[in-house]
Amino acid sequence: MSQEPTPERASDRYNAREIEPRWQKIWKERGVFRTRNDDPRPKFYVLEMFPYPSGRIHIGHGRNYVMGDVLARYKRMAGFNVLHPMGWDAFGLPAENAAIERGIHPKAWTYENIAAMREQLQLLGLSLDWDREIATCDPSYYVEQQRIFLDFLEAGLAYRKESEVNWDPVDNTVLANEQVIDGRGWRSGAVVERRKLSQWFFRITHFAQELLDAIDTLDRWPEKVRLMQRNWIGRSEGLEVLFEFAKGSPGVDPAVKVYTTRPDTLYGAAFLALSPDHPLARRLAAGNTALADFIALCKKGGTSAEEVETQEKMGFDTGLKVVHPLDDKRTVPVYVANFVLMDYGTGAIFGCPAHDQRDLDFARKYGLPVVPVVLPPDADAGAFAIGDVAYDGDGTLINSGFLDGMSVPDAKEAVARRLERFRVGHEPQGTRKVNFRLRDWGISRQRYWGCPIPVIHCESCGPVGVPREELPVRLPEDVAFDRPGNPLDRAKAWRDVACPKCGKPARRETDTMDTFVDSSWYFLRYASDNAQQPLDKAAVGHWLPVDQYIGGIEHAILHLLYSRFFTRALKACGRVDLEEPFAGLFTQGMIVHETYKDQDGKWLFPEEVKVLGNGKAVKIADGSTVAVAPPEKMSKSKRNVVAPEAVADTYGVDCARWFMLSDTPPERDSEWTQGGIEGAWRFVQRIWRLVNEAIELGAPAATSRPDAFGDPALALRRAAHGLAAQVADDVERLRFNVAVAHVYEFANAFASAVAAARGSAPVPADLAYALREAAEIAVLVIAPMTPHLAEECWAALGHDGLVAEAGWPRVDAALLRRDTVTLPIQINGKKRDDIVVPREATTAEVEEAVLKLESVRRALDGRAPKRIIVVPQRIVNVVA
Ligand code: ANZ
Ligand code: ZN
Repeated sequence: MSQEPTPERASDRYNAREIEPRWQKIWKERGVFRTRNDDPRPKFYVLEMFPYPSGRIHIGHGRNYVMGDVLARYKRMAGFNVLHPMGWDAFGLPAENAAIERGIHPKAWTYENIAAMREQLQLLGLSLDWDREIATCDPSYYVEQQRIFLDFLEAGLAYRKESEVNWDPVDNTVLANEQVIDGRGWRSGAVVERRKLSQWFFRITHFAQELLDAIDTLDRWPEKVRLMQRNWIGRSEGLEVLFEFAKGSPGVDPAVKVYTTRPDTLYGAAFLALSPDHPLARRLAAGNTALADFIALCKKGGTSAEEVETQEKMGFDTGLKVVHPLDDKRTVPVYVANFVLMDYGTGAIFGCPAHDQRDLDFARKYGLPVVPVVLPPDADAGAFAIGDVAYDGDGTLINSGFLDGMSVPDAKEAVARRLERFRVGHEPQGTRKVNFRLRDWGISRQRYWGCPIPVIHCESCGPVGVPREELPVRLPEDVAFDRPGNPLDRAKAWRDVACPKCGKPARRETDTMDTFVDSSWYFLRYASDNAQQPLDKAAVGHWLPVDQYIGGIEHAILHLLYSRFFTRALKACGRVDLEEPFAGLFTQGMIVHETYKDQDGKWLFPEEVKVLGNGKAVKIADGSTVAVAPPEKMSKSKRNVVAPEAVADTYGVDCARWFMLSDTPPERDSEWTQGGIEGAWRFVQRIWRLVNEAIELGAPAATSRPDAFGDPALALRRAAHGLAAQVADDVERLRFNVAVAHVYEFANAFASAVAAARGSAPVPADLAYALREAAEIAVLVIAPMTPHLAEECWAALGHDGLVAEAGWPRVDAALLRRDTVTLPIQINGKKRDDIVVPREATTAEVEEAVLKLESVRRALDGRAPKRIIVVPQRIVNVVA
C-alpha cells in the first residue's frame, strides 16, 4: 500500500522527512508554545479531551488534536495568549489488567505508554505547552484530588452509603451502570451480579436543577449533546399518590405511596407494583418464602435503569388490594415487580396498561384488565381498543368519571387538585413532586490503579479524613497482582494505620476513586503553571472557561456532566469562581478505514495489502485475494489502522494534517484513503513550488507598494486578501474542510498569476508586488494547518522570525468590498425581475447570471433567447 510518490523534478521536491523534524526542534528550543499566565494579551483556551495512555496512537486518534491545533495556532496568530495543554488520563483498569496478564507493574506500563504516545503527539507537530503536562496517576496531581475529596466531605458533597452495586465477578470490582453493557461487564464480559456495599458518593443530585437550567446557557455546544444531558438529568413533574389498603388486606402500613407522571390515567389503573427492594415487599417476604424467592430472582442482573427496563417483566401477586383513590368501590391488586426501581420516585407505581408499554406487557402476562382512558384525537370512541402497543400520545379522556372529555394536561391538573384536597390520615392523598433521573455519583472502585480515597476507618470514630498535612496518600508500589481482587486490601503495611483522631488501630480506605473523578477537574489544573498550587483560583479565573473543548461524542454525557458538577461543587467549596467549565464544545467525527481479511479470515494491516480498485485487493506477500469490507472506525482489533510514523515517513506530517482537515465536515466521519493522502502530498508540493516561483518572479522583500495596480495584479490581491478573511472565518467556526477548499481555490488563482508573470518579461512591478504579497499571505494562512511547510516557505521568503510567532495577515478591507448593482430585467419589453451582480461584472457574467433566473427560464421554456442586451450598470433586456 505504501507506494513512494513520484516527484516531478527531484530538485523541486519539498522533502518533509528532512524538513519537519528541523522545525519541530526549533519550536521546542525556542519554547514558542510555552504559555505564561501574566501575558497581557487576551486569553484563549483550546483543549482536546486528554488521552488514556493505552499504548500507541494511530492516525484515527489524531484528528481532534490536529483540529484543536489549527485553532490554537490560528488564535495565536490572531493576537491571543493561547493555552493549549496536554496530559494523560492515566489511571484505570487496563494498566492493572496488563499487570495481571503480563506481570508489568501498572505504573511502569502507564509511563512507558505515556513516553511513546508523547513522542507520537510531538511527531504530529502540535503546538502544545508541554511544560504544563500532567498525568493523573502522578502524586503531584492526585494530592489535589484528595484535598478536593476532603473539601467535598466537609461540605456534605461526599458521603457514604450502603448501596446496591453492579458486581463484576471476573474483574472483582464494582461497575458503574454505564460499564454494564447488556448485563455484562464492559471489560470482562462477565454476567454482572448485584451486591450491597458501603460506597462513597458525590452528591451530584444537589445540583440537578442548576445543571439542567444552565444547559440553556451553553449555546456553543452541539444541540445533540445538550439534549442528551437534559435527558440524563431527566427532570419530571408528577404526583405522589397514596393508595389505601382495602379492608381485609392485612397491609402493614395504612397506605402505599406511588409516583406518577400520568395522574390523568388514574382511572385506567389495573395494578400497583412495588419494587423488590420496597420496605413493604421485604416485610411481606419475611413471612412468605415464595415472595422471598421471587425477590432473590429479581436480584440477578445489573442495576441500571436500561437493564431493568429490558429484562423480561416479572411480577408476584401479594394478594393485597388497595382502594382506587378516585372510586372507593374499586380495588386494585398489589404486585411486586422486577421493573420497579427502588431508587426512583417512591419505589412503587400504579400501572395503567393502556397507556404504558411496560404496564401493558405486564397486564397481558398476568391477565389484568386493559381499559383505555385516553382517546387519540382522530380515533372513534366506540371502536378504540388497545392491541399490543400502548398508546402514550395526547387525546381526550374517556372511561374516567369526572375527567371525561378533558385534555391530558387538564386531566393531570384536575386529578392533582382533587387528590391534594383528599386526606389519608393527616397527609394529603396527592402531592405534586419533581423528580430527577440523575443519581448521586458512586465513586468507589475496588481497584489498585486509581486515586486513593483519603479516609481512615476507625471502629470507634467511623470514617475519618486523613489530616491534610499527611497528603498525598500515596499508592503503595510494592503490591502483588497474583491473586484476584484489590491488592490494596492485602497491602498490610500500607493499610493498617493509627486513627488520626483517637490513635487506636484503624484501616485505610482501600477503595480508589472512579477515574472519571480524575478527568473532572484536569482542565482546571492546566490553568496553574505552578505545581505547588495545582488548583489556583486566580489562574482558573484567568483561563477558564475553556473557550473551545474538542472531543468524542462518547463523552457527551458522563465526563461532561461530571466536569460540570465538579466545577459547581468546587465553587460551593470556595475553590473556584466558575460555574460552567466549557464555553464551546465540538464533537469531532472519527476516521474510518476499509478493513481487509485474507483467505484464512485473518485481519490484515493496510500496509500488507495492495488495493487494485473496484473493491479488489491482494496480499502483497503472496498475491492472494483479500476481502475488502467497507470503512469502519479505525481499531487495533480489525487492524484497519495507520500509524502516524508511517505517514510521516512517506509523506510528511503536514500531509496527514492536511488530509485530516480536508473534504469531510469535521463533525462527520472521514475515510482515510491512499488517494487522499497522495492528494495532500501533491498539494504540499504545489504550494512549495508556487511560493518559490513567486519568490523568483515577484518583487524582493520590502519593495514599496506601487501606487496603482492593473487588473491581473488587482485580481491576485483580491484573491489573497479574500483568502485571509475567509480562512479566518472558517477556522473560527471550525469549518476546516471549507478552509481547505478556500486554499485550493486560491492556489488556482495564484498559479494563473504565476503563469501570467512567467509569460511577461519583465514582470510588471505591480504584478511582482502582488505575487510577493500573495505568497506571504498564503504562507501565513496555511500555517495553522501545515505548520512545517509554512515555516520552510517563510524562511525561503527571507524572514528571520518564525511563522509560528507571526501575526495573521492584515486584510485590506477595500480589497474585499465587492460593490454590487441591482439591474432590472426586462423580458420582451416588460419588467419581470431584478438581479444583483458585482459592479465590475462583465457582460458575459451578467448574461450567464440572467439565464439562471427562474423568471427568465420560465419565459424561455427551454429555448435559447433570441437576444440578450446588457446595458452595463443600467438594465438587461431579454428577447425571448
Ligand atoms: C402511571 C402511569 C401511567 C405512568 C402511564 C406512565 C404512563 P419519568 O417520566 O421517567 O419520571 N415510575 C415511577 N416510579 C418508578 C420506579 N421507581 N420504577 C419504575 N417506574 C417508575 O417516569 C415516570 C413514570 O414511570 C411514572 O408514571 C410511573 O408510571 C413510572 F400511562 O404512573 B407512571
Ligand atoms: Zn478513632
